[in-house]
Amino acid sequence: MIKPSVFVTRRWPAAVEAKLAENYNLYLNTGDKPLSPGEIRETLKRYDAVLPTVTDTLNAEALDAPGAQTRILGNYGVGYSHICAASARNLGLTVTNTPDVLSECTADIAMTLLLMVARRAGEGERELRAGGWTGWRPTHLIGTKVSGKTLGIIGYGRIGQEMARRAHHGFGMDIVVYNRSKIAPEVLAQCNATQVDTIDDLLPQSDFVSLHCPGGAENRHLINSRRLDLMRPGAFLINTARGEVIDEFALIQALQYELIGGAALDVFDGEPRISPGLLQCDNLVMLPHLGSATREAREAMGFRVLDNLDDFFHGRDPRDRVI
Ligand code: 8YV
Repeated sequence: MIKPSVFVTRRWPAAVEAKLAENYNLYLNTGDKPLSPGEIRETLKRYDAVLPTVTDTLNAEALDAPGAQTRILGNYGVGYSHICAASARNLGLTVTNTPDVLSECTADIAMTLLLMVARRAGEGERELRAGGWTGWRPTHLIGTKVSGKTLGIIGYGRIGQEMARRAHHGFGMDIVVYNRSKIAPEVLAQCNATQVDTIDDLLPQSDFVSLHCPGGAENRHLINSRRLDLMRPGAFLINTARGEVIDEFALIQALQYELIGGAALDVFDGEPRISPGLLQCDNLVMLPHLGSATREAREAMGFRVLDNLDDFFHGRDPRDRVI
């Protein structure tokens, strides 16, 4: 049997690229630069499978490729809001993602951000590196205690639940969750979590709010100025989900006027472009989308895409089919 042709849009861990090359006719984007919608369209005409990442905009323009040779998009990552679902369906594409394997590492980054912003770690490091540290004093960079506080989690899927485990069992935090569908009582019981009916119920009860919902049009600006106003003064907002979930202009205002205690972001609207106003906010921690950036998670994500491809090309329904 002729091996199917597979185009990988960014460089992947070497071990996964090597395994892909064994099973498929592999084509790599050796320059590792994000492709334009036009270039994506070209790949769809030429390869049986395309393996994109969050840096590829697979919008209606990029997916306007009638008669495309591609039959499957094996997305490298759990979030797939960069893929226009209607256009993918129109082209008859199967789309898969990589859940589970990055949940722990992404929750670790959310917890890292939570601790950093509460304990002013970013401010401290900036001060020290700038040569501005004059020495210990009782009133220096006083932060907020984390242990025993209430964490509100928006989106109680796999990553949200991992975050709850860390916060509840590691830091004795009380967990309040909002989720579109009802969470099974035994799942809530694992972290003694309480599910509330609306985001507006969750915000005023939480000392920390962590976002773990999908991105995309339906959740765009879920956190807007009205909802930032519902947060407790002094509360902290953490985002490891997708940048568009927060109205960044409203967040900049809330941080500048100290309506909330601070925020910590791993994802940005239109990343890697950063809204200039964010850079002016001292009570903000920012990381460059590191949620799944461990050797273990990135290799496991790649092998999970491989499993999905193998299923697809052997006529089985891929386990992580989302479209
Ligand atoms: C990935 C992520 O690295 O999986 C996701 O949804 O946000 C990241 O951790 C990225 O999406 C790669 O495509």
